[in-house]
Amino acid sequence: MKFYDIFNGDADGICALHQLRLDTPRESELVTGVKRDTLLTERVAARAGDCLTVLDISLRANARGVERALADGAEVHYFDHHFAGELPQHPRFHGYIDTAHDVCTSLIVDRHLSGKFRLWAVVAAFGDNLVESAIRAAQPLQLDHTELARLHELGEALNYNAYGETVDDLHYHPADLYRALAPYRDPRHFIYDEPVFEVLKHAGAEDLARAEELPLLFADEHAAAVVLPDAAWSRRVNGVHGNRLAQSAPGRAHAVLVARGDCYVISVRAPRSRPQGAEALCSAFGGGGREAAAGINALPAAELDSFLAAFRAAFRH
Ligand SMILES: [Mn+2]
Repeated sequence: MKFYDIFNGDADGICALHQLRLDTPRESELVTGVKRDTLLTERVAARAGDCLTVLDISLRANARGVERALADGAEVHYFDHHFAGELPQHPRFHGYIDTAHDVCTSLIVDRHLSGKFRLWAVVAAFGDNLVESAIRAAQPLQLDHTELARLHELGEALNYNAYGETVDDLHYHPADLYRALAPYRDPRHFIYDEPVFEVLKHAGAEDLARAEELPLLFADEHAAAVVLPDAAWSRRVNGVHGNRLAQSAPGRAHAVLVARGDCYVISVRAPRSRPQGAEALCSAFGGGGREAAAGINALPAAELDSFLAAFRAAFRH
């Protein structure tokens, strides 16, 4: 019989697992990856009697992997806050799913453990950008402002580490990051005793400074675009950089392009003041997403000019 701990490599996934293993320590195989690696259950070939704990990845995306594990005789404990679709009706499936907008997986685990390792749930909620939920969860702990600010920074730093195309782009493999914090019941001790927090904080600031140094490809009151080079730091920072640009000019649409061989990986954010049109634009170039934010996985360089023209036209008013 074997245990598998399968978790999103971001702050929420790591802190969810950490709380569970502080409560129930066990030798397990860790299955994780970058934030966008959400099909993790498909990597596991479970056998009868095995036990899978799955954290912070959508059940809808993993329906096939879970179904297979159950059919092979394994037990599945599933904690998550993303859209789930239909839950498997199976005696060996145990679902802890809550898709409320102010809940993250670590808060679901915190509820399951009656708040036993609340500090780590607070870190995770900050990491998932659920600032109000984090502050609410921290209330009974009576932390001072400085402590709360440090936990906020730690959440952001752990979360930042998960951004990249593959784990090679990351500063720490998420499994190593989990192992580094596994001995700590209190994140404040982790912050002071391990170099990890400082390393990630500085690396994130450095990546962002590099991105901010790049000139915009063009910018007017309606739209702006920037191209990041084909480099690991670009793949780590493009999301944060895009958010910063959007915050700095709420009336403007933004396109962040990351060069990748002879293609571009593109993310488009509609103006915050009028969050529409990103999906239609990107789907015309083989991409997809939501009205407010969408993307294209691989735009051939030859189509760059027509994309940029369409981008400007889409947000001209
Ligand atoms: Mn999450």
